[in-house]
Amino acid sequence: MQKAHEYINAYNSTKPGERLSKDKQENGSSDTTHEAPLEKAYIPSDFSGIYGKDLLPSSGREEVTRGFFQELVNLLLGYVSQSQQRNSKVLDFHHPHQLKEGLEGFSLELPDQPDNLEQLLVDCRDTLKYGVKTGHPRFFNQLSTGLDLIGLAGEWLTSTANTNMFTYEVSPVFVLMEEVVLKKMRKIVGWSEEEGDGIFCPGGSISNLYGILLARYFFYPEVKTKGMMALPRLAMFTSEHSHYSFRKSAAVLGIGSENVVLVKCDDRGKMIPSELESCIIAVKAKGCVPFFVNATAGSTVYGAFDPIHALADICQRHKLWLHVDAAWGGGLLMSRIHRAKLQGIERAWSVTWNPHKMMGVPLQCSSFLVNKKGLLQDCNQLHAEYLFQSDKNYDPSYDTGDKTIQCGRHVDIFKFWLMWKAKGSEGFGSQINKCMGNAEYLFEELQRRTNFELVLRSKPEHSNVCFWYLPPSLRTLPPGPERDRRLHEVAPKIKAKMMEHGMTMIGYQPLGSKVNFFRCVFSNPATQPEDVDFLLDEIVRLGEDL
Ligand code: ABU
Repeated sequence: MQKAHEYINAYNSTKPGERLSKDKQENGSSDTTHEAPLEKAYIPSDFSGIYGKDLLPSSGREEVTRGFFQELVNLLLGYVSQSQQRNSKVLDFHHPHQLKEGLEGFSLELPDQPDNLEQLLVDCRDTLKYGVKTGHPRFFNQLSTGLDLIGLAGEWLTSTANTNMFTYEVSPVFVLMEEVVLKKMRKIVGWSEEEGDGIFCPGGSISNLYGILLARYFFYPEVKTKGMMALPRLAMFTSEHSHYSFRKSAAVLGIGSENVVLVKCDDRGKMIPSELESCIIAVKAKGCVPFFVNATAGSTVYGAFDPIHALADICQRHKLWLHVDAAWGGGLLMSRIHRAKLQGIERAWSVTWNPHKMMGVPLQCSSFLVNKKGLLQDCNQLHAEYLFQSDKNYDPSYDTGDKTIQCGRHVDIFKFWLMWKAKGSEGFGSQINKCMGNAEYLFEELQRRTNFELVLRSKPEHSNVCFWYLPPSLRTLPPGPERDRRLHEVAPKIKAKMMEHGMTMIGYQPLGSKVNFFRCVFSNPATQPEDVDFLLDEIVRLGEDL
């Protein structure tokens, strides 16, 4: 068997791209127009006689292991650099049946006998190839975008450490990092640093669920042992533009999605405070017991901010728990220019804030913050004795696992902590200001260009910009149901062509009475105004024959 240095020599002397070009011919891939070749960065060597069992911990396999990882790192770095090249595709779209059937050299099916490392490297490459480059500056499809390299380094370290957040004994450094970061986030929200608590969760929906769970426990601690039978019929309130996770959580928690009152919003998507108060009064009159209000700070589609102070006044009057879902808007707290949009958040009892969205931390990284110390623990703890022994050789309050509804918990903190070290709070602020600048640029371009219509006429509050494109056949149609019917079909048709072509990606949706429109969001600091121009030009190009 060859030694690692022989692989490396082989890898240096092998003609770059040999194996991959061959694969490409065999694949019959049509993807040759724009793609900057991965193989330039990824110079293959031959791992076809080597298997996973030949790596560490098999003895004397340090060099082989290093050689394999070197190959993998080259491949990943090739992907990273390709993700930043504007002439490379954002995606190489295949339908599910095509991927399931398998493409030459790439099969999702699992073998009985081990595949060699050469095949595994090709599998790694192809997994990235047929995926979506969410770090590409022209990917506008999701709230979480970008490819932060310090974050990526952090994620690699996290996987290398392969530990669990539930106890200090297995995650001493990560548990303390989480404490430091959560304390800092609470301070930024405007709470006292010492008071309160928090936890990193698997996504914003779960963070919102924690808000409802704690609110219910705060008012009705007996729910933990007696269940919903012991409680009156509860009601909770959130805006009609808020995230669907509130209804989902109500279903999961046995409150019932019908007991979530969706409060009316104004035409910018902000909850109307007087409507909230009317809903609370109406629900009480029906014999239900209101207990929880969510204020959205950065709604998913419009990026709207509810008026938190006005909602907090109402909650105070009716003695209700105020949660702020700042999953998307929380990042703006890092910007001196934009943090005023969350005024009043300091009056919330709990907050959801997802650093994996506007702050660009690699997925996933979602926090739940609460301003009451001890409540998370009281609500969730069950003292599993095999894990949370009270007679440990350290302060067991650092065993954060019993505060959660999970047992095992992924380490989401390290990449975030490392990015904060690398950027400082100021760096996050500048990054966010840049994304907001791109949104303003798009807003201005949409006003300037003909054949685009803004969904909201006012300047965007967050980085969401929503708009319609009017293709030639619709331009002369008078407003009315026929025009609406045809306009509804435009965004899906353009998006379908866009995905086939693969050079950019944007989302669309209907909302209330509004037919399908595009939603562009900016959270990737690599995006420049030229990418915004590209997106609009591409929509015009793909829509010109509609
Ligand atoms: N609420 C989860 C993120 C949704 C989005 O990226 O559009």
